[in-house]
Amino acid sequence: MRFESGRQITTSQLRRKTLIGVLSLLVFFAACTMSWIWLEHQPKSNGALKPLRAGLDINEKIFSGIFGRRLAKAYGIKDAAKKPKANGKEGLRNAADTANWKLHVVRAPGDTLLLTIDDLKALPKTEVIFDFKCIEGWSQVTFWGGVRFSDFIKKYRLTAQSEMKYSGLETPDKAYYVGIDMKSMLHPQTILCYEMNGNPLPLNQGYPLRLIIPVKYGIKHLKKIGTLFFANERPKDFWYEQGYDYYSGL
Ligand SMILES: Nc1nc2c(c(=O)[nH]1)N[C@H]1C(S)=C(S)[C@@H](COP(=O)(O)O)O[C@H]1N2
Ligand SMILES: [Mo]
Repeated sequence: MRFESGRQITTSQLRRKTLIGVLSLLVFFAACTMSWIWLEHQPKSNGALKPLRAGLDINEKIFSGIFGRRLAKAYGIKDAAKKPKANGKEGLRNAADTANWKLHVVRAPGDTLLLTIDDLKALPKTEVIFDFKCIEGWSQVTFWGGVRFSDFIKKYRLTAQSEMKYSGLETPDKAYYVGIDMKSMLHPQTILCYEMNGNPLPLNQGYPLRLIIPVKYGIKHLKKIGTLFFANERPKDFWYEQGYDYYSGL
């Protein structure tokens, strides 16, 4: 047999090379299969297999560093959906807690501030138009209004609390809950939102108050905020418990 280089190899050399090639492939497939079996037998950590959960946690470290301060792509009001689709009803069913709604801000254990929607409307309004992305794969450009979380922190003198690592949010009935890193909460486009398309929020979109946080996937935009608190440990999180990424950044 002759190659372009002019070097010759014999039939027995060729056989040996073929055999090595086939054996390497077999070893490779065996390794893949064994890794897969190993992975399947790993314990779970918050709904995800432990090694995969470790991967998600490393992603969080990298992405929070690189993308933490970026602004979401800008859109105009005319780009926004007139009737945005509503998705996810956990924690929205109880009508009584809508009628008696107050925002509970836990400043410290046993020290809770109660606010009405008018208290929040008295603060400067910030409008956000962005491409809202659900982890299920759909997205829509939507238009929201409310008070920037960082403005709210300053006005209510919660600076010390905002130096903690996380904020936790819960619906009044505690059926839906999220935990969010403070850096994302203090992002200039994160708002405590009381308006959609210039009108009060519809009931199924979190009336009277929801979170809009464009640096995160939809799962973190908690509708109908009942309680807001601060913590140095990760607050519990509804979808994290089902195996999703805690950070869920975009
Ligand atoms: N209280 C509450 N908030 C929620 C949910 C939910 O089930 N309950 N679902 C989340 C998910 S998965 C998405 S994609 C968005 C959808 O927001 P929208 O209904 O305004 O489209 O709300 C988020 N906030
Ligand atoms: Mo979602």
